[in-house]
Amino acid sequence: MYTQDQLKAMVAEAAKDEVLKNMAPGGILGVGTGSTANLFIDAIAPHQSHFAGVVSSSQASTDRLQKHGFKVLDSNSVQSLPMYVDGADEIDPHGHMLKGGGGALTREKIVAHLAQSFICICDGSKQVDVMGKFPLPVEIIPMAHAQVARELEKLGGVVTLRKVKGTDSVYVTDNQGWILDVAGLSIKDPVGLESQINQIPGVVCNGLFARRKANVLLIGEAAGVRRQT
Ligand code: ABF
Repeated sequence: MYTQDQLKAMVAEAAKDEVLKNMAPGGILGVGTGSTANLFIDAIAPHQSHFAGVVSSSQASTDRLQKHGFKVLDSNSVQSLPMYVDGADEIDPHGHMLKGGGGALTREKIVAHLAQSFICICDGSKQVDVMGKFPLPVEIIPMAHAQVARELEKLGGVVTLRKVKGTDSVYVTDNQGWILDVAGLSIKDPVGLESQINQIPGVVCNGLFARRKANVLLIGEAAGVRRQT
């Protein structure tokens, strides 16, 4: 039986192979955020001459990439990325994802939008039939937090302003936004809900990646890594 960390390491390794095989040398790679993405960064580090550079979805990943010696490019300098590799908090049978537990959802969505192919890497525990058990993160403009929270409650969720773990300080994103976590949703129409939440004034971005879903899933399971397209 593999531990969750071993499953994450297995998918990170499989993602490295997927990228090296399918991405021509000299391209720019999009790199995500989180513990699985961290393992992926470590796995591609010895192969960095394959890439002209990378675009990162968070300051945390940028720091890790730069520590390894990667050239991290501003996303504004890039018109398109052949591939983006990132984790997820939940993924449904259609490849719709719920992301943002790590707080980087807005930049993740920006980099995903630049990418021709999104490779989602996760362990099997992230697969669900219906998303929503994991609270849905919504990045907001701080001055609108009470107002946005009221609107999100109307959708049937229980809304919590994210704090820095173990403290009473509000969690601030890389974009100086705040995050509302919405628990208790049963997300049967992820495409519709993604658009609906984005219409609330004060919302920067929500953690549903349904309009731009994963192209390839690499899922770590007891039997090995399963590749799904
Ligand atoms: C990012 O990292 C997020 O969108 C998601 O919140 C998280 C997954 O974390 P982990 O790989 O640590 O399980 O991809």
